[in-house]
Amino acid sequence: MAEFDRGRLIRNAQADPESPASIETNLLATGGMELLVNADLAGGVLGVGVVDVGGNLVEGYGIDDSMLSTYDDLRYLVSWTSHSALPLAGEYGLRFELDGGASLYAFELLPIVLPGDANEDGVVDGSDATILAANWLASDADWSMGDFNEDGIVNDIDATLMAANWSSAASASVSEPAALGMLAMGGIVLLCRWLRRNKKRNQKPNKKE
Ligand SMILES: [Ca+2]
Ligand SMILES: [Ca+2]
Repeated sequence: MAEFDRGRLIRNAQADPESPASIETNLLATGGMELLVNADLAGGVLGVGVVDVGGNLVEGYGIDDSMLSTYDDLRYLVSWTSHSALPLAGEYGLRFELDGGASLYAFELLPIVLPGDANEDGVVDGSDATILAANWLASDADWSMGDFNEDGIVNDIDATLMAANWSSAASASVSEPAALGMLAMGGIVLLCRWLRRNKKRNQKPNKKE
């Protein structure tokens, strides 16, 4: 029986409460992707493994290595003990194992968004630096404003994250001459220093005579 709910598709659950349910997808392009699942754990367990063409679990992507972290009110982000996402180039299947009353409704592969990619267009470049600069030292900030470590403030921590991914694309192999990349990173550091100085000057309290 299919259940339709907000963002939910078909419910996969254990047919027999005594034994775990196992569901496997067809082969998917997993390079540069992260995995989100729409699931209701209900005190149970959802494990996710990655299998190769032959149906064997890929080392490091075993069901017991998988972990779920809350992504939003409906979804969990899946990671593995030594892998934060599915950067495996090629085609792999996903194996889901449900136990203890957990249900799986849908899964989704999303391109990995690099820290620094404020506008989420897959590349960290000048347009992201402009966004970061425009929101410099903003509080109550989010990713789209340049808060890449999600501590709510846009500052030099975020600028450093941006610099580390400068001009790199999330999935494609875009190469940039190293010298140009270094130049751009130097530019960001200078920009941040300037912004910091400028902000301090503006914030300096007026001394009473
Ligand atoms: Ca971008
Ligand atoms: Ca931050």
